[in-house]
Amino acid sequence: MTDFTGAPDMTNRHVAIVVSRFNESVTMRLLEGAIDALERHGGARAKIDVVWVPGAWELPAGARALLATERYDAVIALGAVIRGETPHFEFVAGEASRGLADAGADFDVPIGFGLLTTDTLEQADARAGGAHGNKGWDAALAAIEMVDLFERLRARES
Ligand code: INI
Repeated sequence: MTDFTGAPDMTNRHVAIVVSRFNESVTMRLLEGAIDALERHGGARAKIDVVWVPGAWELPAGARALLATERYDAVIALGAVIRGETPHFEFVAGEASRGLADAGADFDVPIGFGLLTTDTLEQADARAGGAHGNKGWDAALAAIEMVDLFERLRARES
């Protein structure tokens, strides 16, 4: 039996973060968390590109545009869809999630999923550096762990 686990290591990695402006008070903190995670794991700011899109709906298109450049080892997607009063919620949250999963599968590049889907702003705040941690940090860490895991699996194949 052989065990494979990726090590989150940003050394010599180039990563893009696509982040939504909608609910910016929340997404800004997700972004800070993601950058902090990357820097704490050896990432240099010069190797991190940040791309803003209007809302969570646009995250998959932003991610696909970044992946098409073939410049990135991983993409981290950050956003906050808050149910509130809007009937938009189900469509935006569902399509953004599905679109990001499809983009990762189509390009075979890890996508960190840092899209909050909550009922209230308070719940989103709690997950953007509050009582429930920072989902941006988690998404960044997961993405770079997967980059390393893919590399180990490919090395094993050859
Ligand atoms: N976008 C979000 O990122 N979060 C939301 O909560 C949200 N709501 O509630 O509507 C939202 N809508 C905007 C959407 O993502 C698009 O930017 C917009 O429809 C333009 O295409």
